[in-house]
Amino acid sequence: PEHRPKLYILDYGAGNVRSLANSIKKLGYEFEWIKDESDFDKAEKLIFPGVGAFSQAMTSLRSSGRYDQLLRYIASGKPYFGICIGMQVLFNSSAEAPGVKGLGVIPYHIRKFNSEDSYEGGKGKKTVPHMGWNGAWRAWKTEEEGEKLMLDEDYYFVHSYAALLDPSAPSTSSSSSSATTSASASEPDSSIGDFAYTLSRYGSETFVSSVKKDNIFASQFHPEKSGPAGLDLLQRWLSAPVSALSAKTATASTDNTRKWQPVNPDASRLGGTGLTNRIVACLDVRSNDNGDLVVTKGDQYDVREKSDDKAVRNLGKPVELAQRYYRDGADEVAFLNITSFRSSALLDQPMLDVVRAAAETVFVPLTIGGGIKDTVDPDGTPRSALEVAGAYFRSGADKVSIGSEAVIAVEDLLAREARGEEALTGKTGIETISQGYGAQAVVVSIDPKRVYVDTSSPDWEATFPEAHKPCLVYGDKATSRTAPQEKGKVWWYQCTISGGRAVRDIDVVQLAKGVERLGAGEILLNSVDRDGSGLGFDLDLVQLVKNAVSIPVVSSSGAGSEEDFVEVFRETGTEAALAAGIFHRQEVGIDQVKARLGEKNMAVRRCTL
Ligand code: 1PR
Repeated sequence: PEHRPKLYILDYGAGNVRSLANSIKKLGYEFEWIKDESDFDKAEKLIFPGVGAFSQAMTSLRSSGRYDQLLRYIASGKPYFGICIGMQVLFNSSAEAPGVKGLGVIPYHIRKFNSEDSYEGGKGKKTVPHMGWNGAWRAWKTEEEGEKLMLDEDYYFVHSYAALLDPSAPSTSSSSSSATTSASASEPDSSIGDFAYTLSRYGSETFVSSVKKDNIFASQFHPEKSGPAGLDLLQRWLSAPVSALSAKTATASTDNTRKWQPVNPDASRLGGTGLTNRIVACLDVRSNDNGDLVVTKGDQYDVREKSDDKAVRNLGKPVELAQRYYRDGADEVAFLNITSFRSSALLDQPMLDVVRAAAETVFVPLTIGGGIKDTVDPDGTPRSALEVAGAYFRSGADKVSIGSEAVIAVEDLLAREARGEEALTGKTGIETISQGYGAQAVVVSIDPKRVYVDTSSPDWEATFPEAHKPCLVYGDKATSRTAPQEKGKVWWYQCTISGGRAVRDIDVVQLAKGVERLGAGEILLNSVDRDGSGLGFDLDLVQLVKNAVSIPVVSSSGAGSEEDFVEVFRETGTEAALAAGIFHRQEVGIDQVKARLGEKNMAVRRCTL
């Protein structure tokens, strides 16, 4: 049998590395975790899937003694594969942690994306973190194409800091650039130029999305979350002989044919932010009357059949459906445990099993929602929202989604503020999870309901609550978004909890702004009125929320056709669109949605593998 280099993974315990382990297993490889120093000697290949923040990563590497061990491993010339923070630690330093020293293997500095950036074809604001699927093109064009690690595919990114290329930035390299003899004018300093393998663009900013030199390969994106393209990259690196990964790569001084490519050679990808329009498949999960976990789907949140038995509608098995959507090209899969408010999520072993099983075969981001809040087990043990979320992350979730609890948290926040107290306590689930796992891991799911205002009295505006005025929509100022029958009407959007069962005195604008302040990284925007209706997304609602926040918005509820997706992306600039019913009933496939968007020249994740 062929000799397989002994593969090790360095996990410093900061978050979910299960997905990487799953993808390696899926590709048929085995690995060991680095447990002590001698493992660095035994390792013939090493992967460092860094998660979390730069300073935490460096602090933990230093305090565990891994800093020097890792440097020695890299200096030994054995293959290294860094992912995300596992790439950034190679650099001198990062703006995320001033004064904290990186490994210094790459003499360059990591900086933060500029959210004020304007870009060609820009619609709305550029959200930071850079989260979603983006392309990556080869930094150097050579006549002689050697072994490729990466093809021209889209990959999944989630980060706020990057190795940004900026010609005006002072170079952190002290070495004079001797490698620029054959370089074009825009070629960067050799400090980063020698390492740059692929480049990517976010808005008007270009950054190094992967590095490759000698025994080092590292990606800013997450191959383990990048679908078939990511698995293909991992497979290429895992199957390559150690000698091929340690070999010197061509440098400018030895390869006179190579040319720096500062812009994407794919002209069709020049507009917009660079990110693709994300399509999310959502599975509402609950126990049916026999106690089996099923995917269900309601109309306006009513999931029971209209027939006499009023059984819970059963549309399939959660893991099987998730796998189907992955194959069809879903950019993300969300599971919402819709009856979780009835019990403790941590005791919900079947739901954790669903997440675990899905994460073994679905290599795109997974969001899990339902019951993420402080709870008390029946035996009296208190469980924090952070603990509950942690259990989901360890099972393979990338994001958790918080519903009812977010409404309560913002109500409390507004009440404290009204009393002149400190608004943020640092104690809510949104805050603790955001601090522990990063804002990108915290989604808030909103379930708003339209409330039509009685405008028959001439002074209705004077008596309408001041607090909700920013949430008012005037049908008269009808845009293409508003249905003709709604002209003349005025409405606002009231928040609900417990799956639409109870309304609260807080509107969707207050909620969206509030959760952003608490540290949520994304909003999943449902609509109780449109849910299951097939009438299209509520564009007025999406626009209202998009204008209120600068975090990404996932538009949900009401999708009935491919055209509805085109419309919501085009009209509102929403980052993602989610559907459930049409996918479950196989009326419209995710591939069809993407094909339609592609026809309209709207960026979608290409997946040519
Ligand atoms: O409150 O933190 O425990 O979370 C509960 C979660 O469960 C919330 O995210 C809430 O939205 C969801 N939920 C609760 N009850 C229901 C229900 O349907 N009875 N799901 C429910 C509703 C709507 C979407 C649906 C879209 C798209 N969420 O899940 O997928 O409306 O549907 P469509 O494309 O068929 O129109 P907590």
